[in-house]
Amino acid sequence: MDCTCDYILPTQPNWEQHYENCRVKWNTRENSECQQNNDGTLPLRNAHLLKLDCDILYHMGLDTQTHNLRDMFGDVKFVCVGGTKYRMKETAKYMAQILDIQCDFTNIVKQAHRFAMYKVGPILCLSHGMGVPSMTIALEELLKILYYAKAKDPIIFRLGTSGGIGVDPGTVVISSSGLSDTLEPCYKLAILGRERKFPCDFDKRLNQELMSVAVDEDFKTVIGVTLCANNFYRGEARTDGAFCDYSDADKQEFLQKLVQLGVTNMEMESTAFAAFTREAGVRSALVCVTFLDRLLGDQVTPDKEVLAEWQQRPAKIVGNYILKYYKK
Ligand code: R2B
Repeated sequence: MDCTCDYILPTQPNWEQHYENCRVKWNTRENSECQQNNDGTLPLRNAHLLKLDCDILYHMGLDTQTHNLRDMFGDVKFVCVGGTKYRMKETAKYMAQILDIQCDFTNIVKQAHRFAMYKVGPILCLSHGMGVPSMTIALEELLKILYYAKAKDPIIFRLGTSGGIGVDPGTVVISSSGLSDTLEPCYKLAILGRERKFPCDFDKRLNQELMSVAVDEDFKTVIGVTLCANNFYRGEARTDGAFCDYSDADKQEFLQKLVQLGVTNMEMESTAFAAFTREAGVRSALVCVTFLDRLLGDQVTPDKEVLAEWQQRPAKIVGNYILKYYKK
């Protein structure tokens, strides 16, 4: 059984030996074939696509007939996704600066109006909006782009914002797994009227590598479980939304339950992001900064300058990591 890990950093003592999408790992799982081609390109995961003369990636304003996706994206190695168009443009600028890559920061998907996508050499930065439905539209079309482009061993990072639980605001959380809004360790999706559940653990080895580059930063980074809420207010146990029929004590009881489950932050995309990248056999990590400690309050109160600096933190960790890859 051959290992297919293309190690980004050399193995340290106590690190996992393999990435989760390595053939060695896939072959130990029940009912699961390896999701990688031998050359690191993504295999076709939906045979229906073969019936299409032209696949229209509607929300990206791209298609397989008028765009040569292989020419456009064939060299992509790292993808950074995140909620807002602004933040993803800033991320693209940051990557261009640290890697010294010339870029005109053209929004490749501008005419589709939904998302923003910037390509900085082998790094793609894509916004995905808020919440699972918006994020999974962007992610599925991104995965198809990577498939059509024959990109090799791509790694996708979600750089996000979140509410922390029991950590100081500004702390960065690297997610060990997602947790559903009903506190189940899976992503739930109704398909043809039936609820299906998908595993949503993140890659331990990739997290260990990210953590090893995060320790050099002047802010704190921790690894923990991420709650994936389906609503920013009541879905995240806030009492400051337009509606609220539970007490402060009910809210605290729920938050303490999250603490017991190892939850360190909450956002609105984690379970689906973990599940879809895992199903595609693509390595991924979720790196989110926290804007507040939800055990202490609901409202995001820091100044916008402070929030702007905090928002750059996930990109700093991922940027360090990418730099190490290219210096190798
Ligand atoms: C974090 O920030 C957004 C809400 O403000 C949401 O997408 C999330 O998960």
